[in-house]
Amino acid sequence: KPPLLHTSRVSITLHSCSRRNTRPLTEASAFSYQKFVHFALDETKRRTHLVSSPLKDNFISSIPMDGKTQLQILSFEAPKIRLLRSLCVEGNETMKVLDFAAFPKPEFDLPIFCANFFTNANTNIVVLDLNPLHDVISRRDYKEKYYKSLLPLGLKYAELLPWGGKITSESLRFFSPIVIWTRFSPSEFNYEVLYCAFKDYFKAWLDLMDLAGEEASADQILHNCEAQHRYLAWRAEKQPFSLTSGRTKMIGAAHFVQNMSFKDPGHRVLKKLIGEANAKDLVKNFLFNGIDELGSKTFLDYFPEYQCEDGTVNEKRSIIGKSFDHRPWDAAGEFVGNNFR
Ligand code: BLA
Repeated sequence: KPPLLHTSRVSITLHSCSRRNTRPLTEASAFSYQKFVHFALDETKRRTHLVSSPLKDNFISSIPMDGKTQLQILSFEAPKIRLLRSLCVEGNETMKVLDFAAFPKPEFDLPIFCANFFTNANTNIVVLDLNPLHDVISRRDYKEKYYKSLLPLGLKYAELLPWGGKITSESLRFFSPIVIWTRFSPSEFNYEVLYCAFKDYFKAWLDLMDLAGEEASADQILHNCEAQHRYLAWRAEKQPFSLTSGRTKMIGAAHFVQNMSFKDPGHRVLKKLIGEANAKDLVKNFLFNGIDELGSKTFLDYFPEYQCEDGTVNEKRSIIGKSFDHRPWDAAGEFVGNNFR
């Protein structure tokens, strides 16, 4: 049994989610990620001076794929935020994607806000986290600094949004002790819980941003730069939207989740919407913007274990394999790995 379930210690106040409504959504189109994005932008504007970033102007912001599906991109910056960006794919009854992230300026060692939601007719795949900029397992000071006070928040959702099962082992180093990694079937209740979690996590990130002080040393700023660059390199190469895989296998919707290699879904979605070259450009220069500016190391410099004999990057998502059947952190935020009790 996973150890992180002592939620009785924390009062669960899910306001609008308090009445359990497991009624399935008959019309998936009734539900939209737009309200998540609106909430985040409104809340950020209340706290800081958010200005639209010219970055997005280099990309087509809304393209109808089949007359219905829309791809919407937004980007902003603020005094402590290098890039706050959102990509939302919606309109089609069966598939929706939200990829929302906030990257701090390198003068701040703030975590990276990460909301990565994928929805189809049968399932929702969710990663919601304040991804640590520095390693929370080896850097105890960093963990204490940002996550100690947030552990109750993680516990609040650990029961409602339970651990989603085995994941790419390499991903764990980019996750915090309060990460929400979950899968659930579409229902009004589940979407409401997810919306509550998103609001709580984003407000928590803004609280950290409010408090963050600028680094004093040039060395520390450089260190933050490299950590963010490594994170961008990982996501741009190994996330669903990355495009090194050339496979275009057609798989029936029912087998979509089980049978697809990790990189296929995003590849197909973006390629279908805007074509391969634009899709590559969007991943590198918009979603994970900073790769060319924050550092000069390559993916293989950071992750040499992915190097093939011929020098190319191994297309496998994981070298170590999938792991962590249960939540690998206990209620006190200690890393327990696969040794859950
Ligand atoms: C699954 N997405 C996942 C998984 C993770 C993430 C951890 C579980 C499977 C695995 O570990 O390989 C997300 N991984 C992340 C994030 C980080 C990370 C956010 O390392 C950040 C550091 N997802 C999308 C888009 C699609 C999508 C655009 O963002 C498709 C259009 C689909 N994600 C998707 C699907 C799965 C998935 C279908 C299940 C596939 C599987 O179980 O292997």
